[in-house]
Amino acid sequence: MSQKVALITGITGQDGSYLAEFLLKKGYIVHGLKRRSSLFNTDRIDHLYQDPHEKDIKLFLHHGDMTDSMNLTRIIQETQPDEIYNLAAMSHVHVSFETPEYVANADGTGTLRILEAVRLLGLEKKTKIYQASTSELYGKVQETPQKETTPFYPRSPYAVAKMYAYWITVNYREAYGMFACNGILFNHESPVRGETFVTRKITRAASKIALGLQDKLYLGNLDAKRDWGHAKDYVRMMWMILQADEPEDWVIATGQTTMVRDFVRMAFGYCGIELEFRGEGVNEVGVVKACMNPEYQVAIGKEVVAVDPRYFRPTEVDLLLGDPSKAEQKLGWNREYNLQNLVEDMMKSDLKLMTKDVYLKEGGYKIMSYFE
Ligand code: NDP
Ligand code: GDR
Repeated sequence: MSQKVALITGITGQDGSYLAEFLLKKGYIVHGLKRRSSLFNTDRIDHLYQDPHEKDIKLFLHHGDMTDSMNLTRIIQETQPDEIYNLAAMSHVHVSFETPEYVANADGTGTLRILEAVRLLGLEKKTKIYQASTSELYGKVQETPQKETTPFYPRSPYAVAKMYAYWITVNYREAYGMFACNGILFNHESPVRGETFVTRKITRAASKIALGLQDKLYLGNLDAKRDWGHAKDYVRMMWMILQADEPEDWVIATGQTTMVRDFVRMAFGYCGIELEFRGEGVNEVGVVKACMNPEYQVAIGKEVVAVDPRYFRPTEVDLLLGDPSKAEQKLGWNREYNLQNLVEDMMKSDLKLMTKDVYLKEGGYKIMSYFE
């Protein structure tokens, strides 16, 4: 059987990098869409990169952008993919309030560009399409847990753009018989999660505070509840969705929800630092109640978490809790990681990363004193 070919938009992102790794292990030839930037911006996929002068290359990168139809059409024509995973998006909900028009173009119309290119190239019976839909579509709570039939009520320009992408995917499936599916994925995180999403912001800060590199972590809404899973588990499901007998839409979630405040507790807890939260609203603070790990010298009573209203969103999604039973029953969806394992994986990685900064700081001081 000939090797399958996949095209991943958003290959330099969290999910794109895990998915590329997963598909390469499965023997796929993987093409990735990468935006031109003034820096390499390939940190997450550098371990997969092959020098183009080597033989038997399995991973190819193409410059492109979701806002450029001609470029997308040409890449699809040249690569003739069996599967397209459309993961590229401006994916930060808060930032989308600042760049609403761009988000509509990249996240919404960008999806149309992919679908229409496949149709115009006559690939609608060959190429299967995975659309990265999101639990943000549910927005304002209509029912919990949220499942495939729960009505949408998007609460940000990002979610509204993704709602267009969701329905245009359904429409192309129904109108042209394309194997086009939405994975409605709830939040998923990992050690390579973008640094400004709340979990990674917390694990980075908890590591730095424990190591004496940072004083305080400023957050927004500590009451928000999210259904957090591990990205490694979730990219496997993207592939399974395209291997299903029929094209359908699927909720992928853990079925458990946790408050931001409790994620903070768990991250600090990994370092043996127990926190106590005091006060309310913008005056709430997280204070060190106990520090059980002698490696970390954080003073009891020190205020290490505070609220900064700049991180509040104009409209918030208060509660996400998914019901993954359809995917569990029909696709055999199961998870390797629970929330505790996820926090451990992220904290272990960030502590290692930040420890390098400690060495640099100490080494730096030594070099300075040498010259003094
Ligand atoms: P990231 O933000 O980590 O990655 C987004 C990727 O899209 C990056 O490779 C980025 O490139 C690329 N990108 C952004 N804008 C464009 C553009 N205009 N043209 C081409 N590429 C672009 O997101 P995740 O990996 O976390 O998420 C993947 C997808 O899944 C996204 O569509 C997201 O909205 C969706 N999603 C994510 C969930 C999550 O919890 N992680 C949950 C549900 C859905 P660059 O590196 O150059 O910035
Ligand atoms: P989300 O993820 O908006 O759910 O979108 P994010 O981690 O940004 O926020 C989760 C919740 O935490 C609250 N919060 C903060 N968020 C950030 N980023 N920074 C803070 O300082 C902070 N303090 C509190 C937020 O208000 C929110 O309630 C993610 C993205 O990956 C989307 O692309 C994806 O579609 C959804 O998950 C599912």
